[in-house]
Amino acid sequence: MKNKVSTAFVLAAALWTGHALAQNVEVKDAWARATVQGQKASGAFMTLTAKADTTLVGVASSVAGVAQVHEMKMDGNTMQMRALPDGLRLNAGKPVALKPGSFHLMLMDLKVPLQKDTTIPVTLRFKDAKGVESTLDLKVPVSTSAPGGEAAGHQHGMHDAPAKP
Ligand SMILES: [Cu+2]
Repeated sequence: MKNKVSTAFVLAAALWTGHALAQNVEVKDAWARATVQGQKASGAFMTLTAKADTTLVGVASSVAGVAQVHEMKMDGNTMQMRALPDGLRLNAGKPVALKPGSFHLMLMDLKVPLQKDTTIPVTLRFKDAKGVESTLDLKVPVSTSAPGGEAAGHQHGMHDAPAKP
């Protein structure tokens, strides 16, 4: 019994850290925001630390028809978000936080609701300083708030509000 548990743990750890190390980018505190019935978009968040300079150039998930690397910032008095045309630069050794209100992974055209306490597959695509692309597969836990309990509910509307006439 004890053995079985530790094997499972090692496998899980390998999925998270082993894979990430091989890819040169460490992923921490990943989560995706749970959706309510009928909601077609959500965001995924995490902290990325690259061991060598690289750029997050793309994201994909089998649960989303469209996935993009977004940033959110104030434009006058309104919070705007947009896809980063050149991707998100990760400088060696400098953690970059993707979090509500800032950089995030935008999951749109959702094919299934994102249910709390499940995980979704997310693939990150990086391009290094030499232009070589690599991908990193993650299983991102779905939650209603960031790990550690940080309340971020006020951002919710940014992601699920449909374009209103
Ligand atoms: Cu967005």
